[in-house]
Amino acid sequence: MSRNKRNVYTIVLIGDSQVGKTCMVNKLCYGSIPIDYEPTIEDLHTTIVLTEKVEVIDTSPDEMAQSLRKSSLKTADAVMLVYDSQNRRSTDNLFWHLEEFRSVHDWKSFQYLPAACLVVGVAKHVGPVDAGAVEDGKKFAHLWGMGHLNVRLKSISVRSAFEKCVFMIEERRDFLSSRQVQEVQHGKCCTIL
Ligand SMILES: Nc1nc2c(ncn2[C@@H]2O[C@H](COP(=O)(O)OP(=O)(O)O)[C@@H](O)[C@H]2O)c(=O)[nH]1
Ligand SMILES: [Mg+2]
Repeated sequence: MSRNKRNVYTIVLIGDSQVGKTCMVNKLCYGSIPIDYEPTIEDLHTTIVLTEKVEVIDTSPDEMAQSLRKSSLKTADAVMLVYDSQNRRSTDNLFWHLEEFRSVHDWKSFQYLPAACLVVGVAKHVGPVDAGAVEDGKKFAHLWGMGHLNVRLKSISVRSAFEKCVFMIEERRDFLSSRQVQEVQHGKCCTIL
């Protein structure tokens, strides 16, 4: 895979409240998790992932934050759809979150995904995950051609989700640029004929 550099990659986290978005972002950027839960409005953090400079945008699912969220989704290179892998009900709204993301773009088909998309199941507490929740999360990701990953909030696996996003951004970029080359070649061929 060629690593075509760009100045900064933008990763936007969306999902229900209290699924662990802010904890993930804090763990990645500052190495620790906030002691108390505080609802997010919208926060932007800058950090390095796999030698790449990354802007991480932590959103709120609240109605009041909708315009902020939508404008962030427009600029996203990658979107993380986050659910709680220990609470099956947290997968109920994945489609709603995806629909909102789709609504800010002219998304014609899977091949034209407007950004790299990763569904992330977060285990916030020690103990087993809910197998049903993980199954739902995986099925949802598969249905929409997205990646899926499980992480544990209090482990280094959180970073791996962001690393996977960076890989996916670069893969998608490679795919789009090779398709563009093919289209140009095809166009030339048609002109000659
Ligand atoms: N702040 C905080 N929340 C924790 C911790 N461990 C588990 N949680 C749970 O994680 C949830 C809050 O996560 P947060 O990342 O703020 O959710 P967000 O709304 O998706 O951003 C709450 O349900 C907490 O009970 C911890 O060490 N700190
Ligand atoms: Mg939050």
